[in-house]
Amino acid sequence: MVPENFDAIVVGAGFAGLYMLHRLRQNGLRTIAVEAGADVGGTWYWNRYPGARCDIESLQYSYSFDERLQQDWHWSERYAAQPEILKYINHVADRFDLRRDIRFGRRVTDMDWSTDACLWHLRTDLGEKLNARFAVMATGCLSAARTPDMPGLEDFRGTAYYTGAWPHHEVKFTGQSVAVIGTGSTGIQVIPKIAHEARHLTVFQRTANFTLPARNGVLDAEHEKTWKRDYPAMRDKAGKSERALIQSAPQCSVFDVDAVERERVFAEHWQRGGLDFVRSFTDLVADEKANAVAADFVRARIAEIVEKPETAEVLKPRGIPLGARRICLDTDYYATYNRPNVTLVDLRAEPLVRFTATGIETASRRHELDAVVFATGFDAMIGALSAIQIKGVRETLAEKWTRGITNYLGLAPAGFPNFFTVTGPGSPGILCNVVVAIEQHVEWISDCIDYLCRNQFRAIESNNDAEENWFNHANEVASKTMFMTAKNSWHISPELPGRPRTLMPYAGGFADYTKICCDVAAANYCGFKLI
Ligand code: N01
Repeated sequence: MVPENFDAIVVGAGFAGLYMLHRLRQNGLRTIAVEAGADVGGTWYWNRYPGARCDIESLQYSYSFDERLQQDWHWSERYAAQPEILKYINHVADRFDLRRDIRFGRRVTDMDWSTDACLWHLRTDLGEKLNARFAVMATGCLSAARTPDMPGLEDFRGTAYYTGAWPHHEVKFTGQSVAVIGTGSTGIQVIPKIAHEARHLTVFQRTANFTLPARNGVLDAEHEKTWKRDYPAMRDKAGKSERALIQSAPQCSVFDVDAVERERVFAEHWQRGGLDFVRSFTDLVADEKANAVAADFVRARIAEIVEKPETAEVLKPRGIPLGARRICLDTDYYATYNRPNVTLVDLRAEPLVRFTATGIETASRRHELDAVVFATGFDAMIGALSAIQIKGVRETLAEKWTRGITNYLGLAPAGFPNFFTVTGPGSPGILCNVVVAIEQHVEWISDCIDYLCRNQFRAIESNNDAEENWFNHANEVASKTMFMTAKNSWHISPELPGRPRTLMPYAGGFADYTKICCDVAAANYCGFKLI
């Protein structure tokens, strides 16, 4: 096939890829996006399992770059469900006429940098050859699904479903005996839905997670009006916050009040629903003892809701602070275990031995099953990038990252000129309201490319020293947070020989991160070689 030439290629057409394409086109660059799915949406295209819903409020989990768009769009619920988010993303693609520059239904398999030509050469699984001066990876942090290698799975004659690649046709579990494996954010959303439909549901839990009530509902019209009256100011405030999110402001330490008042404040936040619970007091995230008080409150609610004490015990998270792993939001999760058709299996006490033709065998019994739903998470942050053979100046990105997952500002790995990652490792994106983080990354990248073009630079590449300093700074910041206390969390890098495990996202807060990125740009891209 004859290679096609572009100024820039964006890989992915989810929230990040669409806005990147829009910005680069606005700057006059001949740009295309390449997308594996048959349509736009990324995460929200693939994750169409029952109960899929965002846990950031709709009015904040949306683009801010176009005032008319944010005024025109109406969200129906406090937390939008997957179909509504996908509809919104489709609306954006149409409104800004993006589809004409998106190649759907093909994956970039490999790409390599030619220093002489100053070009990225990309190939897709359809055999296309695409050349571009700039490559932007908008491949998502949670897009490479992890499917555990379970003994005997190939023998299972029932149906296996994967939440991250849910069928496009309607799936009916009526009359079936179904298993869900995994109790992270995804499992916690899908479990109550399947419980309502299946004859029997067995949940296989390895680690109990903290989940808080979402209290979803119809979006309050007054609330929407208040937001829309001053949307730009609200967005500005969110952009200057730690999580790119407007949240309630706690007033005092948990130890400043007596037990009665403490209980009242916790109960009020629990009743209001959402992630603001961790902001009931100033010190829940920073202080271990304060955190333990909040965790006790949640465990007490589990004991209150779940009727069988032995089931409640298994569901109570232990040995990990509240918030060290991503907190989940749910609708009726704990109450689901009061249903007569739901069984909880504690895999720590009763390990899974193998799949058989008709179900799952654990150390103590057999579970006969018609279907299994894997909600087993993702090869987070690096999985989608490592799946592509990306060869920079000397080596592939996967080879580079065997020595540590380094990426200057979370945007540009050294040894990979004119190559950018949106919400890549080293960026705070996934610890924040990710849509706001995506907008910041996209704008920084497009401004950088514009700067290069206006000043007749051919290429930009981050320096090894700057990248190493960013990595060390990120590790130092992470060591002061509770994230590293979670031994097993998708935020933490995989085991690498001779390297300590590190927190992959940047935990220094969105506002500070944004300021650092602005300072780097203002100093003519310090930490980068401009060629
Ligand atoms: O994935 P996870 P997720 N045998 O990695 C278990 C975002 N998100 O898809 O904890 C048995 O959290 C694993 O057990 P353990 C959000 O950022 C957002 O649920 O490793 N079990 C765990 O229980 C979220 O954090 C939204 O011991 C196995 C589960 O599978 C992120 O996506 C909705 C196993 C995986 O949990 C990821 O969430 C959904 C095995 N071999 C997702 N392997 C919203 O906006 C894994 N597990 C609401």
